[in-house]
Amino acid sequence: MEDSRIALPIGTALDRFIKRKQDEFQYASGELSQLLRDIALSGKVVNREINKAGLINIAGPIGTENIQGEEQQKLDVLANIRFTRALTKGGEAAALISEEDEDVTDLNNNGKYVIAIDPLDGSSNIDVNVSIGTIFSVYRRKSPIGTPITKEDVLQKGSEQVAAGYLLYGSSTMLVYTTGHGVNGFTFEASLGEYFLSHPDMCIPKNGKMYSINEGSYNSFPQPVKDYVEHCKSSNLSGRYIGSLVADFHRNLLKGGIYIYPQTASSPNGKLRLMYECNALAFIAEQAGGKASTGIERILDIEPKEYHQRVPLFIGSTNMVEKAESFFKS
Ligand code: P6P
Repeated sequence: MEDSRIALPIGTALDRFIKRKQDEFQYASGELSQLLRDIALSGKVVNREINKAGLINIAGPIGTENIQGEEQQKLDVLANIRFTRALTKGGEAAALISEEDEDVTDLNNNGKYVIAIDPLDGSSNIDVNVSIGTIFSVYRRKSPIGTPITKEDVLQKGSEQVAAGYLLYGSSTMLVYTTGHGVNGFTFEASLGEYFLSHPDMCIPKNGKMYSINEGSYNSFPQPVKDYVEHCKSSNLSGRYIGSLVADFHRNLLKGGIYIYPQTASSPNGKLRLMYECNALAFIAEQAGGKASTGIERILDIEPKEYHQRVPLFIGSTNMVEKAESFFKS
């Protein structure tokens, strides 16, 4: 097994990168490769469908709602099918929880891993051609291989993740992931059908000049959040809120910044889901030197109680998250 501490050059193909790094993955070799290959492949297919959405009428709502009571877009459903199918064929995943499905989807009792996924976050932006994303977490099952998946296999703390990442379908399509040894970003080259290392060893600046929050809900923010927003304004920070979590998070990861989705009147526990949005991005943020909390509690320490549990999210540059947290303490 080759030395995983070798810094691989920009332009390294994803498959080669995973193979060269796989001895950093604490379990048997080859498993992570297959899981990430399955997810990367699905990302290629979803990317293709997003790029032609306007032409073949697969954008827009389909007239149904997901478990969250949110209107499902055609591509939400397509993406969910693609990821489920790829993970089923790959054979490494025992089960899957998804924003689009109320219950756990059993895939393969002999699989060693459980996947939590938001197949297409920010999908309401599809019709207006704004970047959207896929967010995923990988956990190792706790129950014996070959037995049915249990609730304990699925409801694991974020600190138990063995891998996490996101796909960003933007001006370019990127895959950003971590296995607990730093964060690396890959850019998809459609003409070659392959992802190539473009952002090795990603580190989030300790400070940034942008804050992302929907100030339309300002009046219903808890007072500490209002105080932090006023602090941002008096510090001459710029407000940047795309309305697409992965896009806002990715910009803040590269340039520094903070994204906040707090408790609001319409979302008393926050809007974002712990299991397939917050945990994955919190793992990435911390691996990149940043921070993620509810304003009070570290995201990765939260004991999940249900599959679609919502939590407030403060995530990004460490100094900015800590400044926001300080308003909760005072
Ligand atoms: P609001 C998209 O629905 C999403 O989950 C995130 O991608 C985004 O940041 C947020 O919700 C936008 O929510 O309430 O500000 O429109």
